[in-house]
Amino acid sequence: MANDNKVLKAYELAKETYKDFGVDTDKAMETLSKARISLHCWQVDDIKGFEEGQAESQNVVTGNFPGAARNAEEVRQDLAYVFSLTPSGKKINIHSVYAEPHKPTSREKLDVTAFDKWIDWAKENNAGIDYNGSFFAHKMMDGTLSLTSSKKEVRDFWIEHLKSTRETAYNIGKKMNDVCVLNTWIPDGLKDNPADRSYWRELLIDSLDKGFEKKYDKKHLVDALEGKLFGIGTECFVAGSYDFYLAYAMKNNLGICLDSGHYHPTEQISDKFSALKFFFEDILLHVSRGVRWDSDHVVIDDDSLTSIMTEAKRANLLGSEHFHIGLDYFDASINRVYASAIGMRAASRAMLRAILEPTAMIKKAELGGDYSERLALSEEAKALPFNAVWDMACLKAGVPVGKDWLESVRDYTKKYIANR
Ligand code: RNT
Ligand code: ZN
Repeated sequence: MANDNKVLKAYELAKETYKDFGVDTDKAMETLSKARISLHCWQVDDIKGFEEGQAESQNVVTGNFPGAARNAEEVRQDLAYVFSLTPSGKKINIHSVYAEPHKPTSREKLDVTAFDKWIDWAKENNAGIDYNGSFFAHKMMDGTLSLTSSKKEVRDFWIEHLKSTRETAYNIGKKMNDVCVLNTWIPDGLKDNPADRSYWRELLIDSLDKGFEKKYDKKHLVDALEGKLFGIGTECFVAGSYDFYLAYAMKNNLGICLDSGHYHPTEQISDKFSALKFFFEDILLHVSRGVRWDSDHVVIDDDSLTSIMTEAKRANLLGSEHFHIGLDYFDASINRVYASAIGMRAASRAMLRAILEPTAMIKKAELGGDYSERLALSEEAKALPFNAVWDMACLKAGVPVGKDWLESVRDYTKKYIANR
């Protein structure tokens, strides 16, 4: 077990070191405790949710590690446990397929009452709620098409779904006295080269226009649109590409969602914030890890995550109420609770490291035209004792320090997961 005294001692030394760089570590920990990371509920059950009789999903999850959560209680139990390992602020990100309607209700007709249990649970866990319509795993999917289908009845069904998810998200936001971010992602696209890309995109525009017609108070509902480069089964054409949604969202005063796995392999979403922030009121991130492609691997503390958090900090977006950070990945090949906790802790830790960066000093060097100094300082910054502050932040938040969480998660696994 970590020794509290050791943590305190290391923290005091780190505090002095950071002071030399003009950084206040106490303030940094406070910022971390308020900045919220939205934990996606779907890692712990492979995006199955609770709906009866689902069709094949357009989200491909690989792996068959035992112990997936099998029902609402197990999903919420696992998620609450992951929260207990995270020192930053929290939200839970849920999908329509995780609804628990009081009487059987078809997906496009769900309303906020289907989320009563989630709302109570989130309040108990001091977390906010974000929401997503589920445009997949349903008999009304036209293959990989929903809002973009050439069949009017298919489009109408999914337009209904879009409308009701917005109403639901707004009501969740109201009940939570908070903002609920509704992300709309659809898998729509084609496996092979379309003859008329414009035809499909025109259908999508028409569906979106209908779905987003109603305006809501952004105090409780922020809409975001998530584009994608390609998917499995939609390799040659995705109707809702990044350009498409960037333009559509801009024109219609909606937010934009950037998923770190949805771009060309060397294209980094971190380079986009400082451009988009001037034009978009709200930006949502789906922090993921694409290995060679959009593979949705568990988020780890790598260069990509570091630059996401650092660029957000440098653009003064970290902690802003209009910059929303969520996780999005699904790995069924390892213990799913470890997977959720590893990503949540990595994101939280990288965020703290970014908050602690001596940005003011580095920016000063740049503004003074001294690029050598800028580079040298950036390098020094990397070696600052941020982990001592991270341990202290965990201690203060009542979260296991250092590798203590491993003992905890082993116990949790034995007690709650091993017999599933
Ligand atoms: C899929 C998108 C989308 C989903 C979730 C489940 O490519 O990233 O965000 O992962 O909605
Ligand atoms: Zn995503």
